[in-house]
Amino acid sequence: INKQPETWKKTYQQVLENREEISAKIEALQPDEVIFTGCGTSYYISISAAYTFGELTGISSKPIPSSEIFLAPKAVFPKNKKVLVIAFSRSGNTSEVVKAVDYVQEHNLAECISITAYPESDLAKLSNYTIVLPHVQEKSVVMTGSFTNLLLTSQIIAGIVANNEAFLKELNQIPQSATAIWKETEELAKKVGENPAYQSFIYLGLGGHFGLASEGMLKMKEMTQVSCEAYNPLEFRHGPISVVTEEYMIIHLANNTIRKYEQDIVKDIQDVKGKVLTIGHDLDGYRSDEKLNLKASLSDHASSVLMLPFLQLCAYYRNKLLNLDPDKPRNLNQVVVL
Ligand code: F1P
Repeated sequence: INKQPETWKKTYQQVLENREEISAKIEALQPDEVIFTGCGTSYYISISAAYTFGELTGISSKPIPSSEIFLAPKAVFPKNKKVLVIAFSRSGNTSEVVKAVDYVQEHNLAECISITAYPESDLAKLSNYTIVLPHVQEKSVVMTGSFTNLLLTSQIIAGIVANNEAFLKELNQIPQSATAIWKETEELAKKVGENPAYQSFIYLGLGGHFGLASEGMLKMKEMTQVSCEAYNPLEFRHGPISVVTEEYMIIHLANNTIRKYEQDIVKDIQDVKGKVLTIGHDLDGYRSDEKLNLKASLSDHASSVLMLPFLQLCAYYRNKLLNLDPDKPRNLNQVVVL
């Protein structure tokens, strides 16, 4: 978890060195739609990546779990449209993502670009173009640095395709912005993760932040084997809020574009005695119980990666409280095969 800022610098440099090649590949294809796919953590990358790519480039984009690509292709692929599939997988050997890309190639449904940590993986071999990040290979079953680096790669690709120099510059600032707040990030993660008064965690994020909220939820589940949930913050009011008691900690990933709505939701949760921790920047208007101010004034999309270390560390400290091994979740292997 702690080595992430260094790996982000490497990823940024490596992907931008291939800017022309990446740009030429996608321009040659002129996709009408881009489908982002993966499983588990890598599916959650897809949710965030699809929003950023769609909003920056104006190209229709959607996230799909890899299994649905070969189990429900009619529902997934639009008719008579040029589709690009961008697949994420740390291992490159998770069976559904490999099957998905194989299916797409066999049925001539789309071109495939993959992003993985392993050059010899099946996914790398099957794809039309692969970005390999060997420096994000991990020993742990639980994905942490690989999540943020694969996500960052997707964001750089969005910046390249959109020709958005300002966004690419913002992404370049992420390592130093994270380092500047690392100490307070870790202290707050420890304070919250180790506090036994919080018995349940719920994660809220809208749009691309829903992918991040889902990943926060998954880290907590994998590292602590405790059940937790993730919602779009406005959806949370339509039923799920009824579970909240004073034992609930709601971790809310702020989205600047809908500030007013989210400030009201914080109040709604506190009115039913839940506690709220908000992560974002310029948080003065939020009356949350705890706040992690990202300080860097980056756009919502560019600050996504910065939100992850807190979520990962919070799960890690809860894991320590429960005296478990954070690297070896129950019932889970590094590569899941069907
Ligand atoms: C995906 C995944 C992870 C999970 C665990 C097992 O792996 O399901 O989400 O945390 O590590 O693998 P990959 O396709 O990205 O290698």
